[in-house]
Amino acid sequence: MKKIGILGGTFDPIHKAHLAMALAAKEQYALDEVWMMPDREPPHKFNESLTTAGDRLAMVKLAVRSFDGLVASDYELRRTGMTYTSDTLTQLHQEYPDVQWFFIIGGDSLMHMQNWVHPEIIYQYAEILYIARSSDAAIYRAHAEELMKTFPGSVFHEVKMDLYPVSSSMIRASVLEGERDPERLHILPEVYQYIREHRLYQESGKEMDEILSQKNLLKLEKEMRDVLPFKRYRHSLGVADTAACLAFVHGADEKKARLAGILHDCAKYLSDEELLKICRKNQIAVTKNEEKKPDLLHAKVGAHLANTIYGVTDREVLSAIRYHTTGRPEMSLLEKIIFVADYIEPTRKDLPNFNMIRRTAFTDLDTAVFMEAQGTLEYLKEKSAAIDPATTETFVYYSKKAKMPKAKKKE
Ligand code: DGI
Ligand code: FE
Ligand code: FE
Repeated sequence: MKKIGILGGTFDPIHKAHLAMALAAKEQYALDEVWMMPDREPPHKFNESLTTAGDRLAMVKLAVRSFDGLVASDYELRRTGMTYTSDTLTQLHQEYPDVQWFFIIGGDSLMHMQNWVHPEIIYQYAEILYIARSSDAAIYRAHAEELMKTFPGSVFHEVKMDLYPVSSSMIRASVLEGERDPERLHILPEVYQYIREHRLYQESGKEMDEILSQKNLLKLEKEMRDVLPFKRYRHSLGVADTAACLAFVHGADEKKARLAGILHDCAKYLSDEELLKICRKNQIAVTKNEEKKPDLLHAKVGAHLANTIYGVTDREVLSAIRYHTTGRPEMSLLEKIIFVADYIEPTRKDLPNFNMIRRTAFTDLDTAVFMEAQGTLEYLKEKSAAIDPATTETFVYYSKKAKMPKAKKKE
């Protein structure tokens, strides 16, 4: 008799812990195959925006390709009506009378199994393989023995495995935050490739294309012309174009750079009271220093308005606007580009080390960030203005990254 294990799950997306479970069960119980079986949208999850069944199955197919004996199964997806495990196993038993079935579950599922629909039918048609890491094994074993007493004829086996500290929801959140390393996401590179190509777990591609379309960028430029004084409007265009050029040179997305540039000072001409009021209303944290110098808030509030009024949902763009005044340690490429473009754009009046920073920006962005932070600190000291801790942190962090010990004071 052929021995086949079933590992059900949403697989949104399939990750290395799923694969490790399947492989551990297969090896420890000499299974011929393990069928990875994506389930249909479970009723309790109807609220979550679930990836389509087609995408989830496609990722499972990609993932199992490199493992002998692992099979992507669309058995549950093809079925109509409710998909209870008891129904699935009943049908499988009828369709494949010469297969011995095993049903693979995590240890935490084992603890709830008595509440499933018709567990006795599940036990009738399959032996249960539950995954247990050594620290929890005793609890699970006791529960399994309990179940074997309650359901005569049921069979439970323990699969030894160290659990991966990973879940699909963690992966979705990390992808949304911009994590691009399949290793750190605990998924196979081919699955990551699929996620990228199909823009899963990201802002919808269509939405993004619309926001970054030439038409929309020009429309936003017009809106800035209406809300900003002419010089500030002209400055914003200068930042947008400079940022786009820096993006060309340093390999960032030039449309996102333009978008962030156009909008970065959209809150610049709100009064101190208005800035503080918007922060209070929207639970935007205001630091002590920002209370004293509310103009600094035009960056945070600018990001807020970009999101709520101008429809920007892209996190990279929003955070480039958010940090454009003070910078911060470990800035993203786009953050650095906007931070520097704001300083060097062609209509900006002369600033310390201007030409050198302008030249450096196109060859060595980190050093340009350092020189700008240094220039800003000098300017603030001259004016005896309160220095925001973020500005100092940016200076300290990028002084270590900069390719030269110190910028010259005057050119
Ligand atoms: O909005 P922009 O004028 O284009 O440029 P920006 O967003 O860099 O803002 C520049 C202003 O912010 C300028 O007046 C200096 C001020 N500033 C920058 N960093 C600090 C700061 N002010 C204080 N008090 N502390 C800082 O660390
Ligand atoms: Fe600004
Ligand atoms: Fe600016």
